[in-house]
Amino acid sequence: PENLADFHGEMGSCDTCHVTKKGPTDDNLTYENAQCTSCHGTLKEVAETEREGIVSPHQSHLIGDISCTSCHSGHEKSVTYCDACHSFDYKMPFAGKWEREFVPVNADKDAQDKAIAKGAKETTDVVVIGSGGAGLAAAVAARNNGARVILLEKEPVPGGNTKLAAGGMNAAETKAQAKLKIEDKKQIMVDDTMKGGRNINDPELVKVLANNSSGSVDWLTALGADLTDVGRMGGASVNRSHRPTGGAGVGAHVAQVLWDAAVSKDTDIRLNSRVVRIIEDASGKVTGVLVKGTYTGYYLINTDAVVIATGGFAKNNERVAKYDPSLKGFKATNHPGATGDGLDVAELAGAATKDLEYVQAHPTYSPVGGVMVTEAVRGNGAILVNRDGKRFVNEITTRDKASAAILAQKGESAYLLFDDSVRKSLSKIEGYIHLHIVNEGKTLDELAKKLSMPAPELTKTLATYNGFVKNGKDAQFERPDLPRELTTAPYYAIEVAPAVHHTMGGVAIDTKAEVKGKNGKNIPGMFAAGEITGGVHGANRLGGNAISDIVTFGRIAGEQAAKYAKEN
Ligand code: FAD
Ligand code: MEZ
Repeated sequence: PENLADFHGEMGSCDTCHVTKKGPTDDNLTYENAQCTSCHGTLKEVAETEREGIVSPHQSHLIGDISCTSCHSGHEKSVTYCDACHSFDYKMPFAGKWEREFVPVNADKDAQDKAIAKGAKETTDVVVIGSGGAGLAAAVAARNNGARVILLEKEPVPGGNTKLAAGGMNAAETKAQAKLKIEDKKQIMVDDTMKGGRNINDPELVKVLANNSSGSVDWLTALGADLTDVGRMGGASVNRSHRPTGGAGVGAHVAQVLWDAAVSKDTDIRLNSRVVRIIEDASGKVTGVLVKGTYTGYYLINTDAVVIATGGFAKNNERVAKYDPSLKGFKATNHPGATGDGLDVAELAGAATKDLEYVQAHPTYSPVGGVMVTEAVRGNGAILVNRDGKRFVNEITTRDKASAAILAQKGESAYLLFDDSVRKSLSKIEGYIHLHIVNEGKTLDELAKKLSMPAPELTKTLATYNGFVKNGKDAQFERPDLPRELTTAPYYAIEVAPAVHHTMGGVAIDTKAEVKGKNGKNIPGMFAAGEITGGVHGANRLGGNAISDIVTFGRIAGEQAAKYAKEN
């Protein structure tokens, strides 16, 4: 047999997998996936049968119930979805190579026009586009405000970039900070954010971000989130980055909590469902969306309001390089769906955009593992050294400066160096060890040898740095926080280089998450939140501010969309 369908065909007929001879009846492939698990078990059950220590796609860090069909296909070659970021040495039966061609949203205009002419299949109050944190928060908020909600996600797995977020969620004047006796003020968060964004941020949006940040932590906590560990991120004056106890990744946790809330509120969630057009009436008011279901094809949904929460475009290097040619050919930290087609949909529907030229590189991406190494590792005490074993930058400066400093080193990469006390302070590090991207030395000499680095220079660098920590002052690079001496063996190093991480620009919104049109007027019924929007982060986003942004503006967008739908 050539593929899975042939293989299963030998055991039965089409009804081994499908409920009708015509094939799938919904884009979640609900029936088909139930057939897979009835014989093979759930993802978790499959993972339990695998050898310990291997890196397996079944031991997923993704959110929701990951469908078998996210990777396994019947009538074409299967692909390991995780290969979009990692490169596993994992043999899947009937597999092909991970490949993804970007198809513009208006590629198929005739078929789209025909589907629109056919009329709507269904009607709802609010359509949310995108199942990342902004979309899920909007869906939950809209459901809380009595709206019928359909949430559409183009990928086979939910959670967007949100599920990958690692270091934390920024918030000021929170209960967790008070408990840890961290003195912070919303105004300081505003000032840090404006300074980090080179003061081109929309100050009104920044005020909304900071003033609602602790409320957003409380809102998530009420839904079941644990955001009690608080650490430092680059460009922040104080520790305000909230994450789960022990330092687990913030994004998978927050996305899972929001996903569970959306599911428990009976949100109609459809995966493999790409929105290709927003429909408006002659007056410019939103009336619907055109969806391309991967399996069911084009169909129209009538809706009063739409929330665009489609994230950024960092994974689309062609688009990134158009705005910032210096990033041409760079790898990206993002999930495969971060291509910016939501931006195309919004622009085609008349949305104004701003700040698209500002694209951020994250300084510490592991080219070997294909993963971003969280800033929290530096926040908890790691330093950066070059191939000569020397420090070269304030490790927790803003990302633009840290990335530029790394690119100026020999080999255009550097090593993130830490000791066992940093490892113990942040459970996220265990994931990097699991992925085999961490070099380990029982002594500094052993580590230096593994890295082909001069051991005496590395020893001197660490001794000097530990002296700075003891004295509370970094006389070399003025690093403002000096969390701990690095003296506890074993020592660890990860090779890191910058990768495209965040797109600051996007659709222009006001403080109620209403989308501004190119004609200067808000587009009735159109709302947007999260990385698809521009203005909150200015020219450079601070670490930890995106999760804060998506929860706060996602909530506002959902509430406002539900209110609008009720009134119209
Ligand atoms: P996303 O979470 O990306 O969700 C958008 C969704 O929309 C995607 O699932 C996408 O597939 C879908 N979509 C796109 N187009 C369409 C369409 N046409 N139709 C249907 N669906 C569509 N920020 C922090 O504050 N703290 C952190 O610790 C942090 N760590 C990060 C680590 C990594 C590795 C990455 C990549 C980012 C990190 N960020 C962090 C940034 C942050 O995660 C993102 O900016 C944020 O999660 C974006 O949320 P969102 O909901 O706007 O978009
Ligand atoms: O905000 C981010 O992008 C972030 C904190 C990433 C990280 O390093 O963890």
